Amino acid sequence: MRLLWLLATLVALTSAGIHKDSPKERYDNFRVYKLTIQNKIQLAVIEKIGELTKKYNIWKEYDERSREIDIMVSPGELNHFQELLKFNNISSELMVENVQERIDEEQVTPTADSATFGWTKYYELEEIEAWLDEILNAYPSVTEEFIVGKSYEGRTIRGIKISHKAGNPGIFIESNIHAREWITSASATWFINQLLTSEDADVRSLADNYDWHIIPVFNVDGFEYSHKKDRMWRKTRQPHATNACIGADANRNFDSYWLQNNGASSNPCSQTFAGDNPGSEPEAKALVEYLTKIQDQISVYISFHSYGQYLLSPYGHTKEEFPENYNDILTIGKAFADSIEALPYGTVYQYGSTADVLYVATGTSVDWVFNELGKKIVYTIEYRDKGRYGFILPPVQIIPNCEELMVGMLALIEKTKELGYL
Ligand code: 0X9
Ligand code: ZN
Repeated sequence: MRLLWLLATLVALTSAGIHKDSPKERYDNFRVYKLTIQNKIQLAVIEKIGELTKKYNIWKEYDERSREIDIMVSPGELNHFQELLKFNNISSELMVENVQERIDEEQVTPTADSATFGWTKYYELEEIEAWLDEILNAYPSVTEEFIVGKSYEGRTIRGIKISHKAGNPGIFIESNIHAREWITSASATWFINQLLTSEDADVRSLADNYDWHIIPVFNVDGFEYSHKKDRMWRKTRQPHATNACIGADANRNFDSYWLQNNGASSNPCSQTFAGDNPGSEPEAKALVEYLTKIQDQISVYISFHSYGQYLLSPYGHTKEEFPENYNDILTIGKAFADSIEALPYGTVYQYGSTADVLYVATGTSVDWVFNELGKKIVYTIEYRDKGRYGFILPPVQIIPNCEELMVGMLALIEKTKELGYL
């Protein structure tokens, strides 16, 4: 028995510790299924297998409203998985037949974009930072760099402040806290560019009348890792003292209902591992300190995520209670969603509290800003799509997604102002 345990530990150690010069993780014939859950037992079974990190990877946590959960399955596990679905009477829909094919397609680069930053492909951290430097150089009178702090691996977490005049209310955007959600930093950089270059009157007024504090890539270590080693990486990169699994979910590591109500996991191998304690991840700790310092300059806080097409608001920790200004939060959410749906793409966004329209999530950055800093207007945007491509949103959809962001943001800010928050 002891020998068996030792062997199991060894296997776990060698498979989880991806060495520096190890090749990129491949996802040949990995499939993604959307499952419909009918009872607690079915959910428990799926959540349990979801923690077997080499065989499964939960792409989208269980959504109580739709009763759906998206899960990636490795080819070697497929037969077992199908038996398990049958045995537990769980219905499924195949969303992605071969994840590696999607990843390969994502990498196909139009030649026109190789010289300039153009939002027709996804860029690596180095390229995003070089672009940020160019922008800071090109617009020195209205832009300014800010530094949130250092990541576990020692990278600098950078942001850009865009301010056209003194005394503007501030809007803070945090993006790519989850490494594999590449559309978020693509959207953040596009948005920065619009604020600086657009000649549209509405966008100009957004740029002129608010101070924008934007972090295009917050989880820098994870993002780099998602490009260089594992496209499906979500968490931070800090190793765990007693477990071979690496990283925590930075969006479960904030000190607001931390690890409560099943809104996060205490298992270091889970995709929603909360960390050993609030602020155990240097990135989350740095953001808390930075936001605490500049809190007086911020009126609205927005966190960019993918996927699922939602505009989420507090609370994340319970659906039994709602914030006292929930009506306003919904009115603003409706303005956001309606304006996006009115575009020719017809994309539908759902809006409402995280715990009500999605699932219970605790220790998130936005809930911390809402509950601890007392900011009344905070949202999480979950971008395209509904699971057809999931995290691997094709580059041709970057600009359409960004167009939706802009009309949504214009409507959101306008309504927020109309209701007296700005
Ligand atoms: O689970 C999350 O952290 C977010 N979804 S994702 O699929 N991108 O991982 C949702 C976070 C919801 N936000 C709040 N609870 N405020
Ligand atoms: Zn996310």
